[in-house]
Amino acid sequence: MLTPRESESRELKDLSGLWRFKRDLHNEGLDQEWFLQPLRGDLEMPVPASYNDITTDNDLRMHLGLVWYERDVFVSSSWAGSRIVLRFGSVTHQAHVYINGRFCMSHQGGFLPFEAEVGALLKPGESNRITVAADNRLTWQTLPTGEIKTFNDADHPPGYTVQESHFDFFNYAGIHRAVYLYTTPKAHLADITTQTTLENGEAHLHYAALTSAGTATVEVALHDPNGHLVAQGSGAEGVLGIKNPQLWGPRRGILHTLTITVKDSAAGTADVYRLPVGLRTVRVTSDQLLVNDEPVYLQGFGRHEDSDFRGRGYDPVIALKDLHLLDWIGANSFRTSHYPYAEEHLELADRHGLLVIDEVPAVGMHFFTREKTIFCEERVNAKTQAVHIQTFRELHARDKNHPSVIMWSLANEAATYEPGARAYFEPIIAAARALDPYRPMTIAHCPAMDECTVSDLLDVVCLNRYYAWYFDPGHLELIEAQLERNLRDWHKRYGKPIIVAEYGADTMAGLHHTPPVMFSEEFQAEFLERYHRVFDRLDFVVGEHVWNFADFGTKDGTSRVIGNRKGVFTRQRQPKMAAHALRLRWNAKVDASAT
Ligand code: BDP
Repeated sequence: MLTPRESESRELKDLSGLWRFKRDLHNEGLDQEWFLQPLRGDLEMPVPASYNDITTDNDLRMHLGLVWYERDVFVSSSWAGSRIVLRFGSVTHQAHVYINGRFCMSHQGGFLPFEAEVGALLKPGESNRITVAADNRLTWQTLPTGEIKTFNDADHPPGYTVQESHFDFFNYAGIHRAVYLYTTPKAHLADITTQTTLENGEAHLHYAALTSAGTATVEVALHDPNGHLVAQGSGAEGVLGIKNPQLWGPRRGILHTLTITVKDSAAGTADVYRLPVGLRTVRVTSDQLLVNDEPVYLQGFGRHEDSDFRGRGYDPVIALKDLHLLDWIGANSFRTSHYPYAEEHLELADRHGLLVIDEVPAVGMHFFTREKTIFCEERVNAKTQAVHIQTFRELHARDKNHPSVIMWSLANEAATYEPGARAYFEPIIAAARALDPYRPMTIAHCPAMDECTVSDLLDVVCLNRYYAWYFDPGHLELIEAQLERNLRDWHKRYGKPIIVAEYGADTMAGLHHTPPVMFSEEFQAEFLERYHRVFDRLDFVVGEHVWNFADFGTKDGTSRVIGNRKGVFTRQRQPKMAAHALRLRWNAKVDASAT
């Protein structure tokens, strides 16, 4: 799926701003067809943003079910002859869209884009009403998974219902990403897939374009970052050879531009689309991660799309601040834990040479107790599996051309030790490999090694580790021996490179204590340092991702003090003590690899 871009043949209209908003208290708006009339009520809501933290109303913050957004939009009469598309970057978690009271499209899944041609519904030259119903409910057949629990006891009011989820982030909801109306000529580029190979110092850019009309012709031209033409070709598929290529790599966001022109001579139109392209390859050996055949070591974070007030809504201010902090601290990578992030984050990563592990929103498939089973008919079942495959398909369609995306993570902390996990994941991994045979596949998880049912199916072992936090809380002195033995065992068993995809300690900024105790800044700093000593001893560890980049919102719980505090930065993006230590460590590594 193409990212919407302006060009000489494409116009883009950004529908960000304040939309009318209404909470659907009894989840009856779909049945009562609220979309037929303008929304009643006087609330307004910023788009993009989560609606949860905008007002002072806790009932809205905790609302379960449908909310409604609406706005009017004028479309220029000059758009009358064009193909017009309405595109949402994401709506959490299910959306139903109406234009001028008529059904336009529905989409399931809160972290990926969806779009539809709307020429038949929109009236160019007039005001049009766009209505969106957004539903935040999660079940065992959605990603993330969750369950709706209704109490029937003396302690709760009749019908008292809550969303239960087995993941550790707040279930923010709303229109989280940009909404666009855009035009293309009728004969247009529908999709493009690119892939780089390297041979004897020459890069080959393989491309395959999909056009809307069989009769249209395709021309492609590749320009280097200085705007010099380095290769060109024609035809819907082909290979462009580039001599002495300027390669994309870690902290080297060198981008070429592939200009694709789709000509329809009968109609006399030409659709032009420009795709940023990074020339690079990725592969793994038994103990290395190689970009352009050179070993790389990932240093960075698991992150969240999360900030004060905005919740999970994309905001370029936060995105840029985070980018600068990643640069300051010497990070070269991050994981989109635990769901696909806004495309803008990947575009920034492309431009700045950040390596991304791109994660499917398969999280919540774990009870952290053995009393109940996740992978079974009444919970995560064949239907969930089909949704999982479809979600990967959509993720791949969106992100396949980003050079920054070097690996797919198909889940986080699923109960991969359960016997049913292998039968669940095997077809998902196979489907993902069929779509993308080029990128390594992983799952970030934490099973006991002897019980793991999936690691042999994957390319990289990503482990989440919490010695001295969830295990032997406070015992910093145990970290090194426990971690080293565990990582050595995993490598011996699977012969695959290992990334420690999470390790971290909740830390209240400003809380100091020596000797170090849990929740103090000293504890976090020493905790990380002890993990690092182990990583530095093990050649097969190819990455360290601290949990987490910044403190983030999560559901209330007895171990959470207004959010998860494992951030190295506060939620307001100020450094804790550990950030300074990481900065020294990671920048020294960057300097060493530059010499
Ligand atoms: C891991 C999860 C992550 C949590 C983290 C924690 O993958 O989502 O936020 O633990 O407890 O198990 O901080």
